[in-house]
Amino acid sequence: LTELKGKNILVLGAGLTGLSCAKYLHGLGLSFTVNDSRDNVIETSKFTAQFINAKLITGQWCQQAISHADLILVSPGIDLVANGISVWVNNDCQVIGDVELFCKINNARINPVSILAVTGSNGKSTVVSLLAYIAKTLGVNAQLGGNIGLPVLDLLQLENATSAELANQPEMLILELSSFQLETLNSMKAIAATMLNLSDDHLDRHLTMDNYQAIKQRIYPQAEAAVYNRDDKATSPTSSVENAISFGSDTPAKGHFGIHYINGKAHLAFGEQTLISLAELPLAGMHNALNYLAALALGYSAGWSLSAMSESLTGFAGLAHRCQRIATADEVQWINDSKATNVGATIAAIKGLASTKSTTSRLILIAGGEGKGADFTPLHQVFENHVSSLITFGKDGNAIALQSEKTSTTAYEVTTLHEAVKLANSLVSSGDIVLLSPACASLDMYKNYIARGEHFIDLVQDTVHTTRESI
Ligand code: UMA
Ligand code: ADP
Repeated sequence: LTELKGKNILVLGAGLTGLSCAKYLHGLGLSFTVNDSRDNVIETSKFTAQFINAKLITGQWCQQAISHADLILVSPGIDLVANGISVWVNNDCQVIGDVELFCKINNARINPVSILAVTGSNGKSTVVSLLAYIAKTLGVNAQLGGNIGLPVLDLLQLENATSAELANQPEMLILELSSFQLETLNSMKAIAATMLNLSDDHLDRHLTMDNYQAIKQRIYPQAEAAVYNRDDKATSPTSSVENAISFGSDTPAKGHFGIHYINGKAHLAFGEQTLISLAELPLAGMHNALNYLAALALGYSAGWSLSAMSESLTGFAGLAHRCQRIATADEVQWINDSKATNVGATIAAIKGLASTKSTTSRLILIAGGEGKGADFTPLHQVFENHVSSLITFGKDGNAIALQSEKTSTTAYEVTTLHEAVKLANSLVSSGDIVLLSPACASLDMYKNYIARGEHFIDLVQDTVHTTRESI
């Protein structure tokens, strides 16, 4: 806190993160500037009424404010280099994100809040939500935060908080961290941290997979336990760590998490200990088995009981827009996986569904959108093995359709999701599955993946005239 006093503080971005930084700084009685390059992102009169010691500059990046700043709190979605503003930052200026500021403040406290941290290309929201669910059933006062949509500074009580507020402070934070947030993170001391997996994503910003991996690895260095995925080498800690615990789809060694097969049936396991059968658990597919194991490993590192955690897993129904069955009509299942915004997620969904469907039923995939510079070639093999018909739409739909060449998959290109749903409905027969799993972000056509998923749900309801049946 003393580090902040008397400094020229600049907050870049007036979205969720920027406003939470503003609230925090305001609560400390500090003055600061907020700069957002877009117009009309926020109502000026509201801002000035709420933050009396702050200045708001919108509509363009302000060279003067940037070059005079001693501390820049940059929002995760803002790429200083791509915006051409990194050259304005002076050499003595510290550029950090909200999570780094949070960790610095937390570390300096007498009773810092404990942290469980999760990153990875896919499965972050599922694993943190599962952990929060487990914590609740175990009676642990834990709070979710980070990339899932709750900026971390909103979770930190101020030094001048009342004793009632301080008593309400959660004993544990379960943080979802994106590569954008990890890019500026150095000070996090988590009880346990995991990188769930690594597959092509955000390369329009991080440029190479090596760079993307190095950024994701920043989650490990000061963690008491580094929880990594044995099935995905890129997640194995590249720095020295105090204690490494792995999870994977094979039989686990002592002290690690994995799968036991008993009479051909898969069970979650810890070393020699069998925990629970996958058949009893609501989230299907090997990728979700790995999500369960990662959550168990993190909870175990926090000292939670393995048997109590395993029992609680059956009650977690999963999150919307992730392989969510939204309708069944004439024995055709319609699945909304709008959150599959990269190739890895779509492959996991296709493989997961292929393992549960009967051999005679066909899979019809709807994909496309903003590809974020991704390499779509890994889709070729899953198209060949599991997808009967492919319907593409959106900006990079054509690049996805190219992956069906020289496969037995029949490809159709359309312009809208509406046309895609109508076409899928004309292709299906009893027992088939229609899966929206775009392998792309939605931003070329929608506000976000939620808007895309909700549109799909509406279109499916209109098209198949059935009631929604969520799982
Ligand atoms: N802005 C500019 N110029 C730019 C880009 C953005 O001025 O070139 C401004 C926008 O006008 C806007 C503000 O910056 O006012 C938005 O900042 P932001 O994009 O960092 O978004 P926030 O609202 O602060 O939300 C961020 C995360 N967003 C991103 O990383 C893009 C949220 O993750 C996160 O929930 C939130 O902080 C709280 O921690 C969203 C996300 O899409 C869900 N994450 C990506 C993902 O999951 O793939 C990484
Ligand atoms: P994130 O928060 O990392 O984006 P989500 O839990 O929201 O992850 O899931 C995003 C997408 O990835 C969904 O389509 C989901 O079905 C898929 N998915 C979930 N877990 C995994 C995993 N472990 N590996 C690959 N794909 C996954």
